[in-house]
Amino acid sequence: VTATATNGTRVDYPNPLIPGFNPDPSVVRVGDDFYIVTSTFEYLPGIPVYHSTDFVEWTQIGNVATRMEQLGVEDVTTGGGVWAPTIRYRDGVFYVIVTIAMGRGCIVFTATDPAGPWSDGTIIEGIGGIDPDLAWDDDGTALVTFSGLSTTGPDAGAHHGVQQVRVDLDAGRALEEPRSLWSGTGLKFPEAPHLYRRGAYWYLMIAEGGTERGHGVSIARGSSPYGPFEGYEANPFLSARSTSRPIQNTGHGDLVETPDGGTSIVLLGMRPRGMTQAFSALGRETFVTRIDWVDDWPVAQPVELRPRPGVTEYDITFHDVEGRSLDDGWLAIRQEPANVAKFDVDGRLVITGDGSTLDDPRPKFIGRRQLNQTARFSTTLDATQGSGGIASRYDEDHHYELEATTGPEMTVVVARARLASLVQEWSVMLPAGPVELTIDAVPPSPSGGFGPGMMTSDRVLLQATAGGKTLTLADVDGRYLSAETAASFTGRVVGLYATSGRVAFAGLRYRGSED
Ligand code: 6LW
Repeated sequence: VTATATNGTRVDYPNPLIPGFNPDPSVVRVGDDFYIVTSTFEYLPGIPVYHSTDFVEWTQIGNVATRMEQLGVEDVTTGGGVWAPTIRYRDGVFYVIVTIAMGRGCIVFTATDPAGPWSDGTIIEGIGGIDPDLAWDDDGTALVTFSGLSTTGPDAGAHHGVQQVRVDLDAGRALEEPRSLWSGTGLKFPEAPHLYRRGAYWYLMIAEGGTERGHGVSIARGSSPYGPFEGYEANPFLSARSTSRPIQNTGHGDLVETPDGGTSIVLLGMRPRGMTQAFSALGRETFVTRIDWVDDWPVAQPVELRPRPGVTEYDITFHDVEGRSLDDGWLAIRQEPANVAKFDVDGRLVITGDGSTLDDPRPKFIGRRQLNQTARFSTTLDATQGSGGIASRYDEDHHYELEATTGPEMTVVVARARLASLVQEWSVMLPAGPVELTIDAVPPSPSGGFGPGMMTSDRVLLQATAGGKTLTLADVDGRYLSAETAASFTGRVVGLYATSGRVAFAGLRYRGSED
């Protein structure tokens, strides 16, 4: 993949554009800089900010919400919390508007540097719904356009279509009752609205069909941001529904003028593996595809798979981490990573267990997004003063882990698979001393014919190494840690945890690739 656009040639950017758990992307261009933000639900820090200048290489430069007070997600339900941020820029200020679903509601954060710090956030009263967009009309009045889905109260689940209000951003209140706008072609869940001005038209673009296989993008236009809007006859003009394309669930997009001089849409999609029933280990990722304008209507190219070639690798040795602080890529659940893990005097990362386990809403766990379909995570730990290990997690009900406890004579390693109310454990005794634990997600076994091996996303190998010997404790079906099975909006997050005592980790190694 190359970013060089010659003579107006459109560039095919990599796909996934931002791999791993990165749904609901929103993008803004400021000069030659591009910024994308995505949803984080019950995880903290919230709302990663990715930056690029060529639209090919993306680097996480920070997170919008690094402090619990900004979000208040400590008690949010699984899959609730931070839904669908929109990022915009005006007069030197970056704005991120977002819903804390089943929580604080609609909030606007501001920053002059998108790397942060971001403001504490202003709650906008009078917006009952999700997926807020922020735009300004020709007079400079702020408009919030949102999806009128109730997530709390007696009418939870009721949908009132796409709505809009004029708002006073500083005062944090709507200036009128929500007005109903064009709401798509009648597919379920009209959501993710974004409002744009292009040429003579104002465009209202939305997602509809739900975030699963029926997902799509529709658009309408008019001469005013207040409507009325006329729907495009090709709606939904982008969808992978009922196709066998490798990238499914495509929808929830945001438009941007790319460095090649054209328009693109960044959007969420999934990469399910398996025939007929297929499962997406990584959850909803960020993709991109090009848009051509024909008669001032958008024509979208199918979202094609164009993974970056080669291997993605990193080796975090905590001892060598600059400033002894965790980087922006670490996530914790309903708490800040700094509450979970601390550096000791020897530069190891220590997690102190409090009796909670990965089944609990606030486990002592910190992790990172799994970035590739084939991915191996490993850590070396000292479990002489506690019990802990490595885990691959979707939510409280869906996780695979390896947990070590070292006594004077030996180390006991337990591999565990938790799938809804079912738990299975495998254990082994190894020589006492440091132990290396590995979670290795490998492609599904090729099976001759139409067998169960063709119906899954991957195999997850749970392995322990001590005294120079590696044992595979369990070889488990990856489909149970997928977006389809966990019914979660998130994706696989893999990391370190402790259940009791002090567990000291030397590092985290990752090696991933696309098969
Ligand atoms: C997002 C909404 C959606 O706010 O999922 O199914 C929500 N639809 O657009 C969370 O990503």
